[in-house]
Order: sequence, then structure tokens, then C-alpha cells
Amino acid sequence: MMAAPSPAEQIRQDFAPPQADVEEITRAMEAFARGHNSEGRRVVLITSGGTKVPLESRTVRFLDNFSSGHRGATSAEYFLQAGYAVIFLHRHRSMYPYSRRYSALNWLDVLRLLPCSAPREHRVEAVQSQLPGIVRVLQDYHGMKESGRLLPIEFNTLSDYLHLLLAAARALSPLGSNALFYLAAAVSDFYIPASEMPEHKIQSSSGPLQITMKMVPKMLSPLVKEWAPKAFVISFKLETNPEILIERARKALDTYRHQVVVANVLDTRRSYVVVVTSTEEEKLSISDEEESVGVEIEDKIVKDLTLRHTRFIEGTELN
Ligand code: 9Z3
Repeated sequence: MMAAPSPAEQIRQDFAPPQADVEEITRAMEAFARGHNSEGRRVVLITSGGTKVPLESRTVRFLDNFSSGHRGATSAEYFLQAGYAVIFLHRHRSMYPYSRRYSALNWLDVLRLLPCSAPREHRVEAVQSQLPGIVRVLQDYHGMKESGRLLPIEFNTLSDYLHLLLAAARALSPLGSNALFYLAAAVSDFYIPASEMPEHKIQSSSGPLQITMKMVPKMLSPLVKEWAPKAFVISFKLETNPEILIERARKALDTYRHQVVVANVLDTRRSYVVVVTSTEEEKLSISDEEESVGVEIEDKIVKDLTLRHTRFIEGTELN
């Protein structure tokens, strides 16, 4: 009997080849990680947003999911605030640190034309009252850019995501326990292998559609065992039924043997999570009062996890 392919082999066999610039991106991640590490800074890889799974190779249709990238983008800001360098592996057009606060705005409603002294010329001005907190956000955003501590990397499809996660893991591996993985992206569990995907648009004239999808290889397993075995690894567990949440999070910890699972339920994910480790269950929540003054759950999540990361580096956090 043939041995099952490793996840890395399965990615090579079943998915579209990596995007053309994957080598260049890998080098950028390696240089970023090495540079910050040599200055004594910890580096976190944040994955963020949903994934698209194509149904045809000349893709007209795809399967998608709900994730907006809010968790990842917001957490990136708090990790930057905590002094980390951040590789932000996010889905194209999902929420982005800092600008996320204004992602629902129509910019044309925020800008106003002002006449100039020269005839038929205009200046453009932003209506500040429509941009709550903009001064602070601009200060933080430009401060972060000058510090060079954010490396944004985009993916489009599930295939891009898998190739880039593998590359990122290899770039961070030399950092040992100073590397943190914060896997908040909602990654599809199912896909159609490249060899089984129709090339052209599926015809509706052929009647109702039946498709069989394969299980996406679980990347956590090789990440923890082979790609970055000394790193501090945090995955997220999402459920819609709160009754099975903790049991599922524990199952993931038992299976992959990483450090932390942050468990959340779809409807309450902005105000309640449980940080699950092999020995603890720490409930984090946002009260109505905190919410009314703009406290975000990601602030609490990142504070909790950076503390655990410190203890892990010092060898006092149980694995
Ligand atoms: C999460 O659970 C994230 O917290 C959310 C954030 C995706 C719910 P938004 O992007 O939502 O702010 O709108 N991420 C991981 C979800 C996931 O697919 N986890 C897998 C699972 O539950 C394990 S890797 O099986």
C-alpha cells in the first residue's frame, strides 16, 4: 500500500502551483523575520480572512465563507502595540489594520469639494466628523509604517494561502520560540483537486450540480511537528453550537499538540472567547459598558497571549 502523501506533497499535487512571486515573498518574509529577530523583537504571523475555493479552473464560481478579517486586522494592531513585528497574511480585500475602522464608508461621502481662487479648480477636504478617531488612527498608522514592523502579504485562493503559509512557517522557523503563529483565518475544510476540476464553466443545462470535495490537508500538524517545531502556535476554533465548543477545542489541542486554541462561537465572536490550553480555560469577554467605550476583545486576547508567549519563551508555560 502506498503511504499517504505529506501535506506539503499534497499541496504540490492537488493545488494550483504557487503564484509567480512566491519566491520573492518568501525572501521578503525571511529578511523581515531575521532583521527583527536580530534586534531582539518577537515576530508573529497572523493569518486573516476567509478562503475562496474554485469549482472550475477558469474560475467563474467558487465556494466562500463569512470571515471578514476583522479578528486578524484588529489583532495585528494590538500585536504591533505590544512591540511585535507582524507578518499579516490576509485575504485580498479583507479588513486591514487601521483602515478597518472605516471599511464601511463610502469615501465620496467623506470628501468635500472646496472652490479655489482659480476659476474651475477645486481642492478636496475630508469631513473629519465622518471619520471618528481619525487623528489617533493616522498617528498610529504612520508610526507603524515608519517602524517597518508590518509586512502585509495577500492571498486570493485557498491554494495561494496554503503555499504562503508553508513559506511563512519556514521563514519563521529559525526564530525558535520567539516566533508566534496566530492562525485566525477561516480556512476551507474542503476543496476540489486540480486534476478533478473541470476546466470550463460548469453548464447549468446539465441539470442539478453534484460535487465531491476532498478534505484540505490539516496544516497544523506539519507546522507543529516539522515546519516550526519550537514556535508558539495558536489556532482558532469556530463553532455555531456553544455546547460543543470547548470539547472541539480540546480535541484540536490533543490532536495537534500545539500551545493554545482560542475558541469562539460565530454569533458572539466579537464579545466572548475562551483561551484553551492543556491545563486551563480562560474566558475573556467584553461587557456592554466596555463595548460602549470602544474596548475590543482582541485587546484582551492579545494581552493574554503575549503573556503566555513570554512564559513559553522563558520555559515556564506548560506545553
Ligand atoms: C476564527 O475562529 C476567527 O475568530 C473568525 C473571525 C474567523 C471567527 P472575522 O474574520 O471572524 O473577524 O469575521 N478563525 C478560525 C476559524 C476556523 O476555520 N478554524 C478551524 C476550525 O474551527 C480550525 S483551523 O475547525
